[in-house]
Amino acid sequence: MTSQNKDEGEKAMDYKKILTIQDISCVGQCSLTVALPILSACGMETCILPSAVLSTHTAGFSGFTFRDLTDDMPAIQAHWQKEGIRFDSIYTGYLGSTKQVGYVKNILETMGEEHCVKIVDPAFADNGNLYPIFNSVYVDAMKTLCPAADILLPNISEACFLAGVEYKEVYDEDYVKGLLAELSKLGCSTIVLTGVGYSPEKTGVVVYENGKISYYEHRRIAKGCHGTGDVYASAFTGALLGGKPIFEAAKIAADYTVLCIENTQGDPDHWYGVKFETALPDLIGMLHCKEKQPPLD
Ligand code: PXL
Repeated sequence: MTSQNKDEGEKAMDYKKILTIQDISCVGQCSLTVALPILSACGMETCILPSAVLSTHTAGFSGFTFRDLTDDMPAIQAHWQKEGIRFDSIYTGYLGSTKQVGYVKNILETMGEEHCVKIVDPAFADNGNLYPIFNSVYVDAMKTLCPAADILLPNISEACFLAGVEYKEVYDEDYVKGLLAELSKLGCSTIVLTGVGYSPEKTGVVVYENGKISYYEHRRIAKGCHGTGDVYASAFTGALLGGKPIFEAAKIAADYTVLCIENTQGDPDHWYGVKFETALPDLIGMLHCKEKQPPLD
């Protein structure tokens, strides 16, 4: 193989086909309108399965429309199966109904290539509260999706609901360890837990891999910015599928999300999401930055 052929082979291996399943909120910078551009910027072919179509997201807008696409899912999946379509990764987010969770579980179990990386962002709660359309029946259904995931990507609120642990605003490392131990009992060996902060001006991400815990702490700029969970999950998925190890992908996604929040600060009209688009070149830069190697003797 010539070195040029080898380079081309490596490039082809890096080009991944991802399926992401989440809603289209027409306005509000979340879900698919965030995942598509971020994954594309990471160099991934991105296929979508919209779970629902909403006029806006549900966090702060009132009177939003909601079209549930649950009943379209089996026919879409059947067509893909007939065409022999398979994915290198499947990443799920905000879903449209409890019934849909069962369909999505089947897609996770049957539509991936053998090496498929399955990432589940529970995407149903924040600040200790469920998002408006969800209830405990949905949470119970989401528990059944956890064993189908290679990586579960909850925030603290979602982790508490799933694990049946009391939500706390202030906590210590033992609380987080206990939370992860309970959550892993649902059948997920790798968990990326976001929004973990042990002091008011800091937050961070905990990566749990088969009982081993690593923590990346960074600045907390503002509390509870809308859409940052989807920005984080999309950047994490793009970095991971681009070949970064899990902890490195978790750090890149955190640094990118901080930049997006910084970009948006000082613009009170932009309360509904973050300006992630203008920070995409920084994300691309982080993805192409090789870890510094020690000099050879
Ligand atoms: O960012 C999570 C999210 C996604 N989709 C919809 C939402 C929310 C958060 O509230 O309402 C429709």
